Amino acid sequence: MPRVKTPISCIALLACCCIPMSQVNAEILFEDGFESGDYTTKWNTSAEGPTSLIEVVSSPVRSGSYAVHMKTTGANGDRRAELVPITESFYWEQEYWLGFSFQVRQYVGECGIIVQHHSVPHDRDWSVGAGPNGFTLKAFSGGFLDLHVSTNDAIIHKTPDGTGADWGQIRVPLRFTKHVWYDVVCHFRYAADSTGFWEVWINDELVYRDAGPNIGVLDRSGTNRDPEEYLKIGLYPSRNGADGEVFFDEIRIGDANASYYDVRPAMID
Ligand SMILES: [Ca+2]
Repeated sequence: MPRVKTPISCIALLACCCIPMSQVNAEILFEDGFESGDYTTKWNTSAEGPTSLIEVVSSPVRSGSYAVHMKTTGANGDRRAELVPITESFYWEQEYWLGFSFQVRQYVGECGIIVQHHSVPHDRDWSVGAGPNGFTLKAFSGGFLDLHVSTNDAIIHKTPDGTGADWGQIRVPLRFTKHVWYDVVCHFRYAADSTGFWEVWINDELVYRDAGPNIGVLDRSGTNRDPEEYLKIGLYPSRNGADGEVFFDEIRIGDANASYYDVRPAMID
């Protein structure tokens, strides 16, 4: 099945006509703008390191009165400060909308990861490497923002033989500025066949579009993975610890009946 890959240089011009209007009967599966002041009611914490920090703050915020703040300090060996929604995963062969806002205050060292759709090994056997993630967003020194997606046809049915969660993936080079909020909307359907697709907007500009297989089906043991990805927001800078500081706000997940403006940050209060 031929792939459809739209050059980034062209797709910005299409963005205004590619944003669908809101539909009736949209279901928002998950949302948190941190306005309760407590992230623990909707998120599981994944933190490693003696001073890895996750906290609700009143500044900066994208909308409302609160946002969530993550910070790691490399000199202390901090290697992870992440949140995972308690209730929601992205199941393969289902369509989702995801919106979130992020702001980077300190460049993220080493791996640079700030958002993932993390893959799951067969039978949730975490002694087996899960293989490449469906989606990874990295914020590096110098303002380099890298999007990695599993849309490389060559890895869809191949046992992962690389070491990283972005092994064999398509890299989409983008840019960001520190201390600035960015609004991200993702529309996607994970599938190993032609029914898969991706659309990613940042600040209402379409920065990536793909149609076709977009998930590696095998874990590192060569066994079919569990058919889901789970969302992580926050810092995963390094196995050994590295600096990073980031804020998130306005996270929403919608089902197939949702649309752009149901999940776009700062559109609902
Ligand atoms: Ca908020």
